[in-house]
Order: sequence, then structure tokens, then C-alpha cells
Amino acid sequence: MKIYLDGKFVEQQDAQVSVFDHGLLYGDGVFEGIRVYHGRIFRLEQHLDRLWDSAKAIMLKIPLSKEELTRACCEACRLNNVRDGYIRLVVTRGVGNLGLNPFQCPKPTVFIIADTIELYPEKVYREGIELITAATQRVNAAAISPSIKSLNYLNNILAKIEAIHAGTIEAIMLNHAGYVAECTGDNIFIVRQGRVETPPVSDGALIGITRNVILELAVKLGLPVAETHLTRYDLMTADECFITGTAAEIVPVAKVDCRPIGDGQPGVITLKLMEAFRKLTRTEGVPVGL
Ligand code: PXG
Repeated sequence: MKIYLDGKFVEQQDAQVSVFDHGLLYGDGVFEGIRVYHGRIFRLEQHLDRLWDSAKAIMLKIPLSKEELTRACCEACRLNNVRDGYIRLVVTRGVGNLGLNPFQCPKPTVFIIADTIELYPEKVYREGIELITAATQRVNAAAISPSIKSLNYLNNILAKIEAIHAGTIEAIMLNHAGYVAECTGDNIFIVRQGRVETPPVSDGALIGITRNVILELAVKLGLPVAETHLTRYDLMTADECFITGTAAEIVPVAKVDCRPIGDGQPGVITLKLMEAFRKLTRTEGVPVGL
């Protein structure tokens, strides 16, 4: 596998970053996970916009233009023959000393991995996933904005550990006020009385690219949408529930904290949105040239 690292493509075994890189020492950096469908990079522009926003929020200057990074992502796919897969695009603070000061790191590290993707088991798409609510609270937006897609994922990992110990693979995270924020690596939606609802970003949700696609598709399908506070009770009593993410796409939720959602089967509107999403991935995206 060829990896893009700081302007060059190198073999995987040579794609190494320093132990003094602040991405490793402090989780100081930003990233994107991006899907490639049928030889096209899905929503690349939106991913790059979010990467730039995340970088701006942490005062990190990305040392390439969006056009240059677009070309590098396409090239990474071509060199590795990735027509359907996953791109991990990472910009770290770069090499510095053992102090926190980010301004002593003169050069950000940029790397791109274009690979296949490990999906959730096929069963959860057919039968729905079981979610639990994590005891670990979503980090307060006043401490670290959940809109920043940073390399610091311990908050989410602590909740993921809870999910795995509970015998499932994804967990709901609540914010400091007790409202639903999102899952550890996915946004969350409910459907009630035909309306598609998701927590507002101010409740601690990442501005998910897939979340945005779902909001667009719901409007196109003539469904009312709302960004609104959601409680655990709202999830438990919803007609339908589903989670969204670049890796997950759209996964129906069968149970929340042991309560079946609706009749415990993937809901009608969820299935419609899954189908509309699949269609979109067949037609949209930046061609990689494969
Ligand atoms: N919330 C969080 C906290 C995320 O990390 C999403 C929502 C969904 O956003 P997008 O833009 O992908 O629709 C994410 C992104 C993984 C993994 O291995 C997941 C993400 C990032 C990195 C790894 O599950 N999810």
C-alpha cells in the first residue's frame, strides 16, 4: 500500500511519523474519514471544508490548498486501486518538543491512507443495531467543541468501551444537560409522527457529513425535519431510530437500552432514506480517475 506522507507517496513500512509528533503526544491534530464509491470520492468538498474549519479552530495552518489535497486524495486512490473504500486524511501539529506549546511545531504532518473499510456487520443493516446509553458524558462544548474533528477521541473511546462491555458496538452519549448528543462515531436520528429529528450541533453533535446528507434527502422526500433536543425517553418512544456516519452510512436502530424501537424492525422511513442514500452514492462524487 502506498501512503501519502508530507508531499510524497511512500510504501506503508516507510510511512512513519516521529514520536515527537504532537498528534501522537497530545492528540493535537485534525482528521477526516471519507468514502469512495464507484471510483468517486463522496462529498469530498464538504469533508475538506470541515477539515479546514477544524484546523482553524485549533489554529493549525494546513500546508496545502484544498485543490492540492483533492489531487493527493485522488492519487492515493489510484495508486492503491481503491474504487470502493475509505480515505483517512490526517493533519497533525507536527514534530515539536515535549512541551504542549503548539507554536513550537514548525511543520504540520499530513498523511493520507486510501484503504478498504471494515463495516458494521451486515446483520445490523437488516435487523437493526442495539444501542446503550453510555455513562460517559459527551465532552462539554465549552471545554472542547464537538464540532472540531480532532485526533483526541478518548471521550468517544471511553463510551465505545462501555458499548463493547455491554455486548453491543455503539453507544449513545448524552451531554452535560442530559440531552442526547450523538453516538461514539455516528450521529443519531429519530422519526416520530413522520418527522425526522436529530439533536442540534449545540447539544454536542459533530456536524456529520452523512447527517447533512440525510437532512437534505429527507427534505427531498417531502419529510419534515427538525434539529431539536432529544432525551433518552424520546429515543425509547420514537417510531423509528437510526444512526449515520461515513463508515456506518445509515444503520437502523432496533433497541435503545433494551427497549425495542417501534416494533423492533427497521422503520419504513429509515429504509427509504437508506435507499435514497445508496442511489446518491452511485451518482455523486469527485472522480479519482480509475
Ligand atoms: N460523530 C462522531 C463523533 C464522529 O466521529 C460522526 C459523528 C459521523 O460524521 P460523518 O461526517 O462521518 O457523517 C463521526 C465520524 C469509526 C470512525 O471507526 C468513525 C468516525 C470517525 C473516525 C472513525 O467508527 N466518525
